[in-house]
Amino acid sequence: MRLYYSPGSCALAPHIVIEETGADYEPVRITLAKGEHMTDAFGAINPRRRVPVLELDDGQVLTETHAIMCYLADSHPDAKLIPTDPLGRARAHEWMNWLASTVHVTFATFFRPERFLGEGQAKEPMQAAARQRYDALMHEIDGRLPGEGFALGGFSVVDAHLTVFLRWAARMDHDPASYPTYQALVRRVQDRPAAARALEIEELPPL
Ligand SMILES: N[C@@H](CCC(=O)N[C@@H](CS)C(=O)NCC(=O)O)C(=O)O
Repeated sequence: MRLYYSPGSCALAPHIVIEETGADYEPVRITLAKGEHMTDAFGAINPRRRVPVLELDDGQVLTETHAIMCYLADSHPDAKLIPTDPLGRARAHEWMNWLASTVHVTFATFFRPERFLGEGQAKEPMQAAARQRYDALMHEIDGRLPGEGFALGGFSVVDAHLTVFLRWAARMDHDPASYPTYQALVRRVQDRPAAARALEIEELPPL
């Protein structure tokens, strides 16, 4: 398998998960800041020009953080990365769907406002609103997380996904320490050898 990632992007979540599985894979760096997602070669792999992308050994391509993490967890059941009981699984999807559709999109309205605005519309009001909304979402997460363990009890794909969004706090001019329960959970994730390896490969310091 190949995992296409950009350092510190949402691809960090499946990067942590693939390391947790112990699977053989090749990490392929596509640095968004250098425009490497705009090459013809990457466009042929993912015409949406987004990371993460998981390329399977038979050449099939899977996109979307949530889907990639579920695939990795389900194809490595011994790693126990997603609950198997119906309610536990639904809770995992509940978290990841909300993170992708609400928290990630709030970040995108700050960093890619032009994608959400009509021609000539000012981006600053939308960015200011996104910054405030991000802070409210971080507080909401902080209030929902347990003081020990992980989001669903034991470590799961949800914790890998959560790790990404707190790491973006500084880019939104917010201090991760303002969300102490969330920060403590991310630190527990980062203390795991799999996350430490993913951070090392992406050349990122722990939060
Ligand atoms: N819904 C997708 C979003 C993927 C996405 O937007 N990835 C960002 C990095 S965090 C990206 O590739 N951005 C490139 C761009 O927006 O041009 C997912 O959850 O995987």
